[in-house]
Amino acid sequence: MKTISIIGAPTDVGASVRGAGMGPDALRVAGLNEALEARQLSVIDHGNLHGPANPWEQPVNGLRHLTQAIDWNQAVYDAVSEALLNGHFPMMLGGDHCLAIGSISAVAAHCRRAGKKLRVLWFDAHADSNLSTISPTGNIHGMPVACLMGHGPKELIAYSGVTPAIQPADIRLIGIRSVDAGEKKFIHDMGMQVFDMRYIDEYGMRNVMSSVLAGLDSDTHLHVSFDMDCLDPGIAPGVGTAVLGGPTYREAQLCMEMIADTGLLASLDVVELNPALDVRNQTALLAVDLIESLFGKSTLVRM
Ligand code: Z70
Ligand code: MN
Ligand code: MN
Ligand code: MN
Repeated sequence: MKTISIIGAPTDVGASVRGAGMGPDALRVAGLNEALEARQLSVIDHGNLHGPANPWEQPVNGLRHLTQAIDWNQAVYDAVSEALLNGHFPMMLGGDHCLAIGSISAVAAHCRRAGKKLRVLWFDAHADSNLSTISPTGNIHGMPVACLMGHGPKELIAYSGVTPAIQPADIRLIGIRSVDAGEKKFIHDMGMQVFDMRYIDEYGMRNVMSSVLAGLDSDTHLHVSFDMDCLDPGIAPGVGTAVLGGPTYREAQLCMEMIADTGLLASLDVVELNPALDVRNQTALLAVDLIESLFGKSTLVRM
């Protein structure tokens, strides 16, 4: 039986809208653990990690709360590494998306140890590919993709000792619709594959998912980093930076089901849920619904 290690990382130090730190408990209140157990999964909830408070300061040299982000990511890196070492499936509950630096650095190190290929699916309205020199905000949750690719402050990019943590060919960005000019250049320079909303509109979610899941085999570790602001704000209002025009409920379900069908999902981040902006916890409930599908719950009747 697969064992899920739930790791709460309750902080919003990477954001400038407060509230994502309440994400882990809102997901628990929405019934996450029980939903996983109902999928015949064994669940170990490690509770919430501890880290520095949000000092609520202005950016320094283009980075807001760098020391706090470093500490939180170290805690996430350690907890995710331990879960993987124990053969468990780490499920990191954010918290803001800067925490994916620690989470995915740990997953990448595990893949190197185990001789596995890595594929990261990054669901987001944003490209999260900013650098301190080009970021319009200094918010580190806008920078994790660049950090994972080796572009960022040295303490944030070298948790495993190997830099860059991942290669451009390891990641697919999906659902993107808010990209800064500097990010666009960085993405092109790095040669990352991006499936933005225009692409999803033109080719359809089924084709998008076929593309992002292409080339996987039994030696692939599939990691999903799911920013809740990927989803259309009509169904997911509980996020700090809502952007109109995201995937619908049905499109999101299809994503999850096609990932489940691969049988290769081995780690997950659920980030940017902001209960302070949610309506009766509906965005957390939606997250749990989608996670169920990610673990194989299906409405499929056909044999
Ligand atoms: C903008 C920035 C952002 C959320 C990432 C937005 C960043 N590109 N916002 N995730 N929620 O400030 O870098
Ligand atoms: Mn994000
Ligand atoms: Mn986002
Ligand atoms: Mn479902």
